[in-house]
Parts: sequence; structure tokens; C-alpha cells
Amino acid sequence: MSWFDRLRQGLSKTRQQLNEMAGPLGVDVKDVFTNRLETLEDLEYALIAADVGSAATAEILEDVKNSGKKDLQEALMEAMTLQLEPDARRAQLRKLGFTPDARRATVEPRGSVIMMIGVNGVGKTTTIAKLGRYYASRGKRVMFAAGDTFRAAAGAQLGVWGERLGIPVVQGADGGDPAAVAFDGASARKSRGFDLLMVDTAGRLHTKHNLMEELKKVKRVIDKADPGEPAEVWLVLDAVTGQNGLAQAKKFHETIGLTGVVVTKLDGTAKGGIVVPIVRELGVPIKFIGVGEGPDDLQPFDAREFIKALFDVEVPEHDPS
Ligand SMILES: Nc1nc2c(ncn2[C@@H]2O[C@H](COP(=O)(O)OP(=O)(O)OP(=O)(O)O)[C@@H](O)[C@H]2O)c(=O)[nH]1
Ligand SMILES: [Mg+2]
Repeated sequence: MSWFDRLRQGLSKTRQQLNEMAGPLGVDVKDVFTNRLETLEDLEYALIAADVGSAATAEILEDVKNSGKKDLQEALMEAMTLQLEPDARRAQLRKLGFTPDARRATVEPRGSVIMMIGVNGVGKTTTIAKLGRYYASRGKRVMFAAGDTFRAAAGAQLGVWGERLGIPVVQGADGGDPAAVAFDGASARKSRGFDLLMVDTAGRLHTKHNLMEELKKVKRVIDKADPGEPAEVWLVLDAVTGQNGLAQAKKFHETIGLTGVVVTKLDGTAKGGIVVPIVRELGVPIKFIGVGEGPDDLQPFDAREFIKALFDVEVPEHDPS
């Protein structure tokens, strides 16, 4: 299956619900805003139900109205794409050209350490494995640090992935200090001259003060082992949690400072519209999205392709994964 088919398949629940609620989209924009009040209300309701958020929904409908386009679906796709492109990323893509290489460049880690954080069970460890595979297959020498010393089987889980992928894993003692593992990992990456270290952390609720302090410590200690790192702190967000996930993200961002978000389990929800408020309200770029449990079901996020896949139109010629 091509990457685009995976994406399209992953978004099928959201698409189905949108289609059912919004009704036929092959209508004239002008009609919708003059004498088709019903269509307009259905559309609004469909966007809200997909967790796009009320502020974004209002803007999208306004943009559709003013688009000067005839076809409703076309206008809607353009308005939604706009919501999903934070300014910085759009500027970067423009500079590089909208090519597959440019898309990859926007997910190129800035430094050498990525710290992965998030609530329990959102997909942190699996995502680290998928990312390790992604970067390793593009020529980077990758290491993992099993910084989840809290859950008994967590180190072993990452260890199994490491073995399967041929990626070395720095382990700590179960119940040990996660900061110590992170320190060892960051030191080992440096001394062995690897390109990238991905640090796993234990899942935690954003409301637990002590656990948030622990994350801060992990971050500080990495900086001690390797000044300037972690250059990337990515939050893993489970799309199924919808608006609640957004509240989590805000708190994590406030406390730790995020440089990116990975949205997982988009295949498991009809509320895939949640990516809109994430981009809009957090102001942190979505780096990757998870659209399934397989190792290839992780893709660099691209607003235009995401919307195309969501509306099930146009298969691009080249493979930008
Ligand atoms: N359907 C689907 N499942 C996913 C995706 N990403 C992760 N999962 C599943 O989510 C479950 C939890 O994944 P983990 O990687 O263990 O989550 P975690 O955040 O590390 O969990 P804790 O360490 O316990 O906090 C696993 O069954 C994964 O296969 C995705 O994009 N789609
Ligand atoms: Mg984990």
C-alpha cells in the first residue's frame, strides 16, 4: 500500500462521519450561503463534531464564503488546509519548494536529542520505534534511551524494538532514576558519535505536579550531558482523546516547552479534525501523525496531503514519505 493509501485509510472514520453529517459537498458555494441554510448548518455541525473547534469552524466557513470558488468541497479543502499550516512551516515549505524533499526537511530534528513525552498509553514508545525506523532508514545512526523506569515492562518493550530495528538501547534499572538513564543516553550518543538519540519517558498526567517536575529534571540533565540538548521535545497526543488532549498539550507546553507534536491513532477516531485546534491553539507544529499500528503507519505531517486524503481526492505522483 502506498503512503497515501495508508493515510486515506487511516482517516476513513473521520471522512465517513464528515460525509454523513455534512451531506453532499458537490454543491455551489454561492447557493449554500444564500438559500441553503440547511447545508450550511449541517456543514458547521459536521466540522464541530470532527473536533475542528468552534473558532476554526467559524473562520473556515467565512473563508469558504469569501473564497470566490464555485465548488463547495474545493473551497472547504482550501480553507481547512490554511488552518493546518502554521506560518513558520508554510514559509519554510515555500522557501524549499513544495517538494517531497521539502516535506522531509520540515521533520528533520534540529539537534541530536529528541525527548518524547505524554500521557499514559498515547503511543510514546511505539512512536519512538517508528521514528527510529524512519530516521535510520534515511541514513541516520540512531540510539534509544529507555527513560521509562516506572512501568516494569517499559524498558523491555523498547529493548525488543531496538533489537528488531538494530538500534542500540541505553537501559536503566527498573524503578531507577529516569534522569540518570537520560544522562547516560545523552553521554553515550555523544561519545559514540551517533546522530540521534530518542529518549522515552514514562506516561504521566499533565496535572501531576511532581511528575511534571521530574520531566523538567530529565530535560535539565540531558542538557548537562550534552549542552543545548534536547533540541527537540515532542509531545505524543492520542487523537482519540480529542479536546481533552488539547488541554493536556497546553499544560505540557507551558511546563516543559514543546518543539513538536506527534498525533497518534488518527485511524481510531472520527474526530481527526482535532489536528486543526492543535495547530491553531498550541502554535507548535505537528511533526508526524500515526495512522495505524504497523511500523510504517507513521508519516511526516503535511497539511495539503492530509486534507486531500481526508476528502479522498487526488493521489499524488511521487512518494513523499
Ligand atoms: N491504532 C493505532 N494504535 C496506535 C498508534 N500508535 C500507537 N498505537 C497503540 O497504542 C498502544 C499504546 O502504545 P505505547 O507506545 O505503549 O504507548 P505509551 O505512550 O508508550 O504508553 P505508556 O508508556 O504506558 O505511557 C499500543 O497498543 C500501540 O500499538 C496509532 O497511530 N494507531
Ligand atoms: Mg511507553
